[in-house]
Amino acid sequence: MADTFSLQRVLETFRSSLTENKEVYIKYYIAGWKELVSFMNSLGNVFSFISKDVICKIQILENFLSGENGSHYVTIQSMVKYELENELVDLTKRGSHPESGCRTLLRLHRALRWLELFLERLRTSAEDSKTSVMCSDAYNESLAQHHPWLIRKAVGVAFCALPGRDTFFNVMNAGDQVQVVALLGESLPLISEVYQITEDLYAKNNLLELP
Ligand code: 1PZ
Repeated sequence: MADTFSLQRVLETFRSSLTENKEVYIKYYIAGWKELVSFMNSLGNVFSFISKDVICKIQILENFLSGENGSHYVTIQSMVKYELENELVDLTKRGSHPESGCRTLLRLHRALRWLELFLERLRTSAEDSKTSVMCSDAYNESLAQHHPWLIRKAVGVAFCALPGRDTFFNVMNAGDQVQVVALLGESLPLISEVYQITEDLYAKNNLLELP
């Protein structure tokens, strides 16, 4: 992973994450998140409490992937099947499997919905739109519903420190604003597809509320 973020690479990793049968490779899903963490880091230290949590979750999944049962963690589909069949998931309250792959990935999955909503707002925003408003509207519509009051407050403070729309476009490293908007238009359907496949899989297995 290079240090400088590029929106193009996020697009490529999410594209690589889909298998021919529309399963999702965990390796590339994680790689996409690593790119997003590097993006967040380039926006400033206020976001470090958020990136720390994401890094921690990426690490849990990487450990499964490189561990002795790694072959079961190749796709999200194989992970769900394996963990459920072997009773490796705390289904209703936290117990002996507080850090299952399923519950860990669910946190990133919910955040992916935030990303989708935020990027869609950014893509269609006017020049004078405020990133903090776009971020918090997207947040209230998605992740906030899963966060307790204290985190919602901390996130609200972080949003106030967000740079303006021009900086956002520059940090994406994908050319001028017209080019960034075009690339966002290309990326969003992919991100939505990955999101929807995961959402359907989790819904089918009753995993959307894992503690
Ligand atoms: C570019 C601006 C970044 C705005 C990010 C908006 C989302 C805010 C999310 C705040 C997370 C706060 C810290 C940790 C929360 C954890 O408690 C939860 C639940 O995990 P658990 O406690 O159950 O183990 N973690 C999450 O919900 C995952 C949050 C991921 C946030 C990803 C942000 C994506 C940034 C992409 C940048 C373009």
